[in-house]
Amino acid sequence: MTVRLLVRLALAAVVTFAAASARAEEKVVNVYNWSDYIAKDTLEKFTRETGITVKYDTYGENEILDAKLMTGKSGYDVVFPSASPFFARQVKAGLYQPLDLAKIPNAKGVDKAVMDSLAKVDQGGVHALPYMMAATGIGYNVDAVAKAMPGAPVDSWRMLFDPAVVSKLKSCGVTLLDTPVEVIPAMLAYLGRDPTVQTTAELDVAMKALAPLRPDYRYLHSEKYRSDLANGDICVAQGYVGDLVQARARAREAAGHKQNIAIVIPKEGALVNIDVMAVPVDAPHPDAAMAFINFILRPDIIAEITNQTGYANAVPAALAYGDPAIRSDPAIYPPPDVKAKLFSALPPATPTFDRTRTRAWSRFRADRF
Ligand code: N2P
Repeated sequence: MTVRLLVRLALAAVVTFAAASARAEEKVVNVYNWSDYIAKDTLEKFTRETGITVKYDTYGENEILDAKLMTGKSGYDVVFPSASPFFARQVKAGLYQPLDLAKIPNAKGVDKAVMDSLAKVDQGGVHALPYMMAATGIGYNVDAVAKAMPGAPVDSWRMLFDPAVVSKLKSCGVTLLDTPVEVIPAMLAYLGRDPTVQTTAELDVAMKALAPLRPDYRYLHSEKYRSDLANGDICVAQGYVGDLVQARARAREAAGHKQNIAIVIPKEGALVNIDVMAVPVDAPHPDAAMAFINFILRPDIIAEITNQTGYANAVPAALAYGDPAIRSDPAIYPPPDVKAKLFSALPPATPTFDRTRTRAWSRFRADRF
């Protein structure tokens, strides 16, 4: 063999090796999900079955994920935005890649009605599959509220928005979610207006009603209320129903079961969200992302997530694995009369309206008007 031939063979080997390693993805998936939104052993099970390591970070509100995605190069492979307005706007901006359904056979088990409602915002493709669904309601401490205001209107948004009620309850701690996308429609529903209308005129109406209440709210936050409600540190919280279910369960498990938490979907109607799983265009590990989504949609796996988080899933076959207490919980699976009053997530607004709403919310948060 000549030297030249040897060199050529060696070069060919290097090129082949490089090509193979570019094809074979690193066995890692970077997941960015809401906090307290998965079962305890889901990630471990996934790694055990697939050999793919999960790097897992959490956030508390859609706006945080949105800011990361807009900056680009988030480094995440799977993220969980709410379908509307967040995912809808993000997919329109080209932030997600189409899902490789050949690698997600469990997608076939997703409820068709939910897929149809996602299709409305999914730009004519499949860039997302549903994860969990829930209404936004109110959690309250039964005894603390009865003490602060006997006969309080516990089935109504008045608990959070009627100045006469809030002034009585503020002593035991009233809190709101930290997002205008949830608070403004709830306020409009309380005022008897159409909660889905997104105009600056309706925004003004809601913000004007909210402004004088600002000092009465203990805080605006989308995660803290879970443990504060469970511990008796606050008495009324606007919250995502599954988080309220978790707070109620923690209170029951605590020594002496001192805090009795109740959950209501207010009679004026409430927003319901579908949170989805999506893969950013620049995801470093798209194959692992597809494998992760497929695993999550397996009926026994997603059922376990529902059982532990208190959020409903969109996989009918998962019901067979459902905890009966969860399956019969009217907060999680509302009865038809309540369901009829839920309004599904807001349509995406114009960028100008979005900016106006964000600015109004920042001023409200800082108590500057
Ligand atoms: C998880 C809250 C997720 C539900 N803690 C909000 N869409």
